[in-house]
Amino acid sequence: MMCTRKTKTLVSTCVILSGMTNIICLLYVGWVTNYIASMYVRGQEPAPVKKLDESQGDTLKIIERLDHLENVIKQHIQDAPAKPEETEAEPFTDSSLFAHWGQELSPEGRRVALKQFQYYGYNAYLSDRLPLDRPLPDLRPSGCRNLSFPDSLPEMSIVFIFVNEALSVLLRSIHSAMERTPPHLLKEIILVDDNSSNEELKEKLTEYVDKVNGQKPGFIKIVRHSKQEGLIRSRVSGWRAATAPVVALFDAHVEFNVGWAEPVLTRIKENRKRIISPSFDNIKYDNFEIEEYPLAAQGFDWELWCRYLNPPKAWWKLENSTAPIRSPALIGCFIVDRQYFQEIGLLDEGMEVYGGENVELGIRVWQCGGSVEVLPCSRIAHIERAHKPYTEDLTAHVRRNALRVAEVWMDEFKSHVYMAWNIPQEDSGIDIGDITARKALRKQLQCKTFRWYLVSVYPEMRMYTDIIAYGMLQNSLKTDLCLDQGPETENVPILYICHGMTPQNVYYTSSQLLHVGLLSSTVDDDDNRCLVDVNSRPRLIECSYAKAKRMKLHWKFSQGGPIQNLKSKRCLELQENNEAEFGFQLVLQKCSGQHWGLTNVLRGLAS
Ligand SMILES: *[C@@H]1O[C@H](CO)[C@@H](O)[C@H](O)[C@H]1NC(C)=O
Ligand SMILES: *[C@@H]1O[C@H](CO)[C@@H](O)[C@H](O)[C@H]1NC(C)=O
Ligand SMILES: *[C@@H]1O[C@H](CO)[C@@H](O)[C@H](O)[C@H]1NC(C)=O
Ligand SMILES: [Mn+2]
Repeated sequence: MMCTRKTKTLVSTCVILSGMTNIICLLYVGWVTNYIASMYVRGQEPAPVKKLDESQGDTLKIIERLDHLENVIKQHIQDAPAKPEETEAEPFTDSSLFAHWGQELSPEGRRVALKQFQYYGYNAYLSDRLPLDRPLPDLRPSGCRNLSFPDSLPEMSIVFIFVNEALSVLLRSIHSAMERTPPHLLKEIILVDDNSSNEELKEKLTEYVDKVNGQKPGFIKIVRHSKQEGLIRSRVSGWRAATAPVVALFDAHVEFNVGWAEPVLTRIKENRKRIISPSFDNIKYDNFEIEEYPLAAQGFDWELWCRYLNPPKAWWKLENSTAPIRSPALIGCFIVDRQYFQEIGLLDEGMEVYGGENVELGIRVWQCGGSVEVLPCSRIAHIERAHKPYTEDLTAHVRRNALRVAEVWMDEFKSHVYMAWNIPQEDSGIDIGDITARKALRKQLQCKTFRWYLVSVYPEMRMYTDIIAYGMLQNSLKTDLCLDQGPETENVPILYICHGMTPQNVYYTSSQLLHVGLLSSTVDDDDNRCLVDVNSRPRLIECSYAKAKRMKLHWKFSQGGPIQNLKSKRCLELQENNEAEFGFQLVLQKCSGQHWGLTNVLRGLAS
């Protein structure tokens, strides 16, 4: 699971998405670097900087700068997943692993620790040296200790899914589950090995399981996949093997806190159509310290990456920090009535590898008559890895899975997902597989509309029904340059080589606004920025501020036509300028008849 609290800017996106990029973004806060950093974050190739005309002096300088920065950054992402056998690297003292840990290690110790870190995405070297039964700080709100629960609660199967998890991390997960779940409530533990290649997960794991089962026959079951199925189908395999009336589906790098199970089972016993998530704390990937996270609901942005959300107003009004937090979706680990999970259609097994299934489940449960909640009194600590072992190109899988969700569940709002990923809604060229069975499921369960869901369950999500065109904004005079939000800390839009990443997202609305840059997904985010004519200069200003101040933020635009400010009548145009980085600069001037185009038209944009 990989979840962000708030996506403020491109920089903070890098910081949150993964530990390794954290360094990059903080060290090199410049707009050029942001692009490269963000590309690594998104698992894509660096911008095609070589496409430039190398005869231009300024351009060459930029290429040099980019090449240099790219090298610097590449060094810093040596933490990226590496195959275990190919790491003969020298001890890498500026790896993020050593930022808060390991200063006193010998060079040899460092080398071993780093190698393991590169492989697992967390400090397996340290994990191997920590006790399996280490205590956790009790981070529950104080009222939780006073709650009482029914004597008779349903039994539970706990499923752990993993691929190439460090054995000690997996064993600590199992241990803490057995230690901190009342024995009469834990029927069995199911381990789903999604075709790990890691040797220690074979014999050594089997030995451990045999030892436990010697005391408690059949208590731990292992399901091994003979080919890699990804996280989504792994969860479903675990569910298939489970026999208790309630099933808990977890990653295998967690530690359970005291009293986590009783509140969950109580809520499910009261109503089997509730899907429950515990509250998450973080196990830091470098020093394995527990970091307390604030209480949060679980949602998602329009790319369908999961997001922690502020609990809803109604929850705060209760002034009861032990009360369940109603949640629009799940970040991935959850507990569910075994039978009910089947009735509502398990997970979408047509999804590949990683991502989106948690959002799909949340939307489906709500739209089809169930509910989702997070319990403050049930706490689990979970390792947020510095990087994922599943695949190097996670993003492509998340995007594909997200489009499945959009097509099956989101009705007219599916456009929002396409816009957020900045891909055309028709003929996107992305094969999302067969969705007829999921559509049939929706019909069979007689589920409500996505509009109902947005209004009733996820009012924090912003709607963009007024956007009529989106993509890169290009001028016919120089089509390899695109409008770009420019340096993060400034409000001056620029021209830059087209790469189609977030800083070049442009959205045109039916109310004649031009949004530039990241489109905010929820009300917790910062506002969007709008193109504004400020004293005849193009500027990016927060839309709500510009509106309140009655600034010149409305633009007439038709596909292939000029972009003209309604008030000032000036046009957004390119002007040749040898001083400018790419030979042109962006100006507002008397319209000379230049033409602009936006990549994707949704509807109603004249051309
Ligand atoms: C918990 O219960 C004890 C005794 O029953 C009481 O004194 C205390 O105030 C309660 N604490 C909370 C947080 O409700
Ligand atoms: C993993 O998959 C390969 C084939 O892709 C298979 O030969 C191997 O036995 C599998 N490993 C396990 C542990 O199931
Ligand atoms: C607070 O919430 C808990 C859990 O739902 C409930 O048992 C308790 O009665 C609530 N306390 C108050 C004062 O409403
Ligand atoms: Mn995880």
